[in-house]
Amino acid sequence: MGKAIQISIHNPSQYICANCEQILPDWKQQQFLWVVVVLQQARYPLVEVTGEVEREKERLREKFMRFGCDVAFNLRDRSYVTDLIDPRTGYPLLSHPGAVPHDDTAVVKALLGYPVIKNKCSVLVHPEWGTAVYPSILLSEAPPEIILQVMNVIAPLHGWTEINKDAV
Ligand code: B12
Repeated sequence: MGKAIQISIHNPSQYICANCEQILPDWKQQQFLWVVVVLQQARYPLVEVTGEVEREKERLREKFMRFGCDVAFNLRDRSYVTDLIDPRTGYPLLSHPGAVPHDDTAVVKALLGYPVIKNKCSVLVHPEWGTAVYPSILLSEAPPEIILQVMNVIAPLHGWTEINKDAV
């Protein structure tokens, strides 16, 4: 429980293409953008507002930030524009925030077709993990095979085994 990770690389959803300037103002020049969906299994369902759920969200946010920043800076060092969305706010970490926060659950719903339940917020339901899923998003103009190559080098440093190629 709370250990599994699922990563997949996608073309951006129509909504993001249509509203890129609103959500990622610094990306308007970019010809291409790949969306990396990083789903971590949580130790408990992320539905209620409890100290336990808040601590678990913080734990998973930190794991994503550590992994995501390593991948992002590696790709940026190769001159590929890359950024990650702060799961706590919906705003990009390494570029200017837009007028609209990036809705991670709406994006995962659009790209993976997983259902979302609406309470005071919109909560993703993973086919195996249910609502014990922590969604997070990395964006890059690097081609998927380069993103995968870099993630395969960095994932083991974060305790995650090799990422299988059918993530693309
Ligand atoms: C802001 C926010 C809140 C706000 C409310 C947001 C709301 N009204 O929906 C508050 C603080 C109330 C909240 C509460 C909770 N939240 Co909340 N929240 C977020 C946050 C940071 C942003 C969501 C957002 O901006 N939604 C946009 C909504 C508000 O706008 P909208 O007008 O309805 O729709 C527009 C957007 O969708 C926009 N859009 C933007 N990008 C895209 C992309 C696509 C493809 C599309 C179609 C549309 C779109 O277009 C629409 C029209 O303009 C997300 C993380 C993230 N980065 O997404 C976490 C997040 C959704 N919350 C989460 C959780 C767990 C909760 C709680 C259920 C529990 C908790 N302990 O936090 C509680 C609710 C408890 C309860 N009892 O009800 C988790 C869900 C985990 C999961 N399994 O999916 C997330 C993913 C954070 C995380 N990573 O853990 N949350």
